[in-house]
Amino acid sequence: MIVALSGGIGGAKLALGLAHVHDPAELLIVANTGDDFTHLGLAISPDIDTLLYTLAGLDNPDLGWGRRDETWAAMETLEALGGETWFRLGDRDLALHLARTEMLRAGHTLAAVTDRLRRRLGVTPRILPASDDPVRTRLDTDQGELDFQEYFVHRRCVPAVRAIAFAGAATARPLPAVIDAIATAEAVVICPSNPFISIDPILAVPGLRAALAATPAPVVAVSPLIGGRAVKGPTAKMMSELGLPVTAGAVAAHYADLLDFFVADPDDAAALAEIDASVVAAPTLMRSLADKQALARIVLAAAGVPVLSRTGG
Ligand code: FO1
Repeated sequence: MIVALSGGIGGAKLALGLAHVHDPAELLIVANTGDDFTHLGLAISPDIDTLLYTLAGLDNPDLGWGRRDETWAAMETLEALGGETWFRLGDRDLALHLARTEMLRAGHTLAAVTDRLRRRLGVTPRILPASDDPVRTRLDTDQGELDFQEYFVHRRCVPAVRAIAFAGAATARPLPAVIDAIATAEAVVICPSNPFISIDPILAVPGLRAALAATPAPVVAVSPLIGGRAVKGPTAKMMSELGLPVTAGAVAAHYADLLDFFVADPDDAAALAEIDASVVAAPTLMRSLADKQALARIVLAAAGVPVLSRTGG
């Protein structure tokens, strides 16, 4: 079993690459839930949904989130009715949120709901939250304390971040299936997601960091920065606001001693000062499916995991 920790768009891209070069039935993706919130009465789990849509081939290539072939009649009508439309919910995407909200209301766990949705969407890799309990990223900024989506979408990441907290993490119970998968994995991959808002909410769940430290499986992280810049999103801006050097080395140091391997772009790899992990220089920008597969092969090769010679279906 390969276990991948993923949040956001970069994580979903590498997850797709992994699903094509390794048996997708032997891939378990631990999804960030720190971005989750209740909006318009609906239970929204953006990073789970980005994984579901990406692995189902339904992702919206232009937006990076939500579904392709989307229509926006509900949003247009809600606007006319004076409802909140800053968080864009397409008509088809709304159906997923309705289904999830109803299943959660009926008492099903987030893990069970996510598993049912991924099966209905024909997604083979398993997708699980680190915990069924709520973990919510909150950012202390120069515009006050903000919930994640208020910061990320409503205020477009403009506020300067002073500190990041994960409400609920301290009492969140880790999913036994996740802890077991990490303990028995052939390899654990930390995807090129924002370490602070996509990976840390996962590591903040009690037991997760310890499981990564204890597993005999190689832990391979992929840098989300290329040449000191984030491919997408506020990673670089956030790092400078947090007083960190905006370098791949700072990302590697953030994961501290959890890593066995750190995959970074050649230029960044060359500049990496001494870090505990073994550095693997490789192109980390993923545009095409071939890019995603190539990076996935490099990640698994670093971990010593055999990959499919032909690319998966
Ligand atoms: N991101 C935006 O920048 N604007 C949006 O209106 C928006 C809507 C949205 C709806 C559903 C969903 O699953 C994700 C959505 N996102 C939107 C992206 C979301 O904020 C991010 O995917 C994560 O929370 C950060 O990776």
